[in-house]
Amino acid sequence: MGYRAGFLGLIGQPNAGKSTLLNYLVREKVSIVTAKPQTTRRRVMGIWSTEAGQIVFVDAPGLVKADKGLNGFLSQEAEDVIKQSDALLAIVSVDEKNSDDAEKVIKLVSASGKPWAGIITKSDLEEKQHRIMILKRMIEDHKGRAFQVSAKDLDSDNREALLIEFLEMMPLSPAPLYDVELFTPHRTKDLVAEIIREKCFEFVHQEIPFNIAIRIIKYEENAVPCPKIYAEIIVAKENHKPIVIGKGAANLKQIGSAARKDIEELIGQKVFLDLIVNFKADWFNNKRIMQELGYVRDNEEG
Ligand SMILES: Nc1nc2c(ncn2[C@@H]2O[C@H](COP(=O)(O)OP(=O)(O)OP(=O)(O)O)[C@@H](O)[C@H]2O)c(=O)[nH]1
Ligand SMILES: [Mg+2]
Repeated sequence: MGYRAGFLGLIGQPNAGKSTLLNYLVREKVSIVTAKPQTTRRRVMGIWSTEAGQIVFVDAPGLVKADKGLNGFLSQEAEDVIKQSDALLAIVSVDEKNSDDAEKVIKLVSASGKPWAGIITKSDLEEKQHRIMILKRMIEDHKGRAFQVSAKDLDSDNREALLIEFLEMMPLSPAPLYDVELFTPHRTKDLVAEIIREKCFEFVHQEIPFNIAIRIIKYEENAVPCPKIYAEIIVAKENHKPIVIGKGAANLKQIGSAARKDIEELIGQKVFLDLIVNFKADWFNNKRIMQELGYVRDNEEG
């Protein structure tokens, strides 16, 4: 058997469990996860390497219909992942409210003409067991192979069996695509910004986190006695600022301490984290800010 390597795109509705699946497969927290739909904004890559090959999983934002602003970017990102991947996984969750939504994903992925499989997520949800068969049939009706997973299942045999199946879907390749020691190609700075954004979802409620962006202002990697990170939480409405900060800055402190804990786990050492909150009116309509935040596609830059 020859060496295989390629990009495997994760496509699904918002909240289907794509990012959770990515983290589960590569056994690292690469992509942020929250209970709210539309968490992932940019494609996030996680790498699994073995002697037989390498899979670069590409977690995409959930499918949304929009052509402008931040949602326009999300929808193009997902489209790009479909186009640029070597093979695709249609991610459908047993707790999807509308079964048409699952079918849309399966149709979209199977129409790509690329090797694909259907993944039924959240299979641990007791009250949704009947959905597994329905989704399995839907996938098989479109000539795909169906697999079920639960991120709560820590049995590494199941995980490895899935990885071996997925590797078979990758093209033959003379060499790995990335250094086999890496679990993600993303810069630490970008992962840190995402961790802070995840904590904003956790500690700030209603629609506010959807309009939050994070910018790393300064990352002093070699500071003594520990790295120093200065980050900005950007809100889009003036009245969101006091909400994010909270009374006596209590909320901001919670965000900061939860984020610091995860960042320390990521880089394996203590860090100093300084957070400030700034208001930038409807930043998602500002081309320059969108570009700085990386919410612009490569071919649109400049
Ligand atoms: N019970 C259970 N919950 C899960 C499982 N996988 C994901 N979830 C939960 O589903 C929610 C959404 O998970 P995400 O991984 O953020 O979903 P996503 O598809 O990446 O969502 P977007 O980035 O918004 O498109 C979170 O609350 C997860 O904890 C699973 O296997 N079992
Ligand atoms: Mg996600």
